[in-house]
Amino acid sequence: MEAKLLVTGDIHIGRRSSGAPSESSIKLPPAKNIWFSIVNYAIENKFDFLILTGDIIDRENRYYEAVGPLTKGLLDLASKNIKIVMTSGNHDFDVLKEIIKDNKFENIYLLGSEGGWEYRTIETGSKKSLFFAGWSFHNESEKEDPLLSLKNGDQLKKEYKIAESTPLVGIIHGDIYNKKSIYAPLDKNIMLSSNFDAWLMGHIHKADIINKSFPLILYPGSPQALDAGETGTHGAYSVTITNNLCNYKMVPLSPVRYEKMEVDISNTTGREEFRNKVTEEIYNSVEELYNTNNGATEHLNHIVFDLLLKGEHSDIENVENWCEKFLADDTSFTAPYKRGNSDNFAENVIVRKIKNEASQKIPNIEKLAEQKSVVGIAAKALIDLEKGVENSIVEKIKKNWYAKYDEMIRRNKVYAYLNKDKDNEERERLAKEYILKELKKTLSHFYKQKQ
Ligand SMILES: [Mn+2]
Repeated sequence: MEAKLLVTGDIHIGRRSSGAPSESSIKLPPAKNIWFSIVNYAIENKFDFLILTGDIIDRENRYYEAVGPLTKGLLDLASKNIKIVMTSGNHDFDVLKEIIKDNKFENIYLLGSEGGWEYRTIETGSKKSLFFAGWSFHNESEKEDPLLSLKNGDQLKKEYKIAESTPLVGIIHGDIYNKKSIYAPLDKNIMLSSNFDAWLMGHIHKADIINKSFPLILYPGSPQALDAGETGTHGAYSVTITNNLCNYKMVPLSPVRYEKMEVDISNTTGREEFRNKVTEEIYNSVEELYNTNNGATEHLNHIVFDLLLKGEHSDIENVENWCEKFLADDTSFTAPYKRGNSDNFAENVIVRKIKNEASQKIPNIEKLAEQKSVVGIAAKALIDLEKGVENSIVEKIKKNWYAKYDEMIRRNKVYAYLNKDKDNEERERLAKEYILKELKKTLSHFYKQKQ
């Protein structure tokens, strides 16, 4: 027997991918679109099961926009005899239960809807049989690890008289990374020793393979990237299970991709050159994405960039103005290249944010440092700070900066709490960063006046 499972979670139907500026002509697609892509993909590729790992519906918009599309998709799948097995997450702990309650189809299973673990064998029309364990949220948070009350696979096999050839699959929404999470903290070791074949999970929006086999432990991630933190390829997972093997593969269905990219602006001068450089780097990156990701970009039509400027520039103050203007004028555009073998040239590219980490270029700084003037002293301080040589001016500024920093932490208890793990090394690093920036600013003012 080989069972085909399409696995997804954290769709957050009701939400829309964020990052398009409100004045932009481009709107990023709503999550209900990806839900219909998943439904179609499951039907076209004849999956036996669709596994939904929770947070299918977003809590904020759970009644207005989400229930209709979800119900329609579920009924379409059920009518094609695809078994839908799901558990609820912290976003849809109440609403999934309500939807299921009213539907009259036999192919939809919400596991754990009565509280605690639910164990059951589910068999497809073609007699493919899997044994499932599922646990669902019943509140917005859950501080205890639900795995503590899970029955081990060996025990379940005896208790439920499961055939030796029937695979055991666990479905749960929770947090395997953080033991103190209030969203069902999950102990990986319990999963590893559970004697299950696979654990399919929800809650984390970035796909992750926690364990490759015996058991497979998988976060499919959000099938559609929803915000700028969710970079890289997103989609659902295709998992095939036989009685001694689990295979998995991402199906990249997301129409949206977020990218973080560094742009070195060292060799640009005026605004036009700056803009050309930024645009060129974006085009190159988009083109590379389409050429190197075999098939991974078939469904992609929106790319959202966060840019990080690097290098040295002779007029850093203006660079910051240009960034603002770039975001105001050119924030969304179409990349002029051909996608694979198709005739589709039109891809929507959005620049969401530009962060400037490029620094002021100071020409002839060594010579300047020989002067006895204020500028000379600043230049010398800058050279020493960069080389790590002790410098009395730097030490004075540092001392002042430390005093202010410590005072800020004393006054702001929240800040102090957040920073309690930050040690002196971090304080030193922040001070150095601040002084470097200020010295460079001072010197760049001097250059501007001279011109
Ligand atoms: Mn969640």
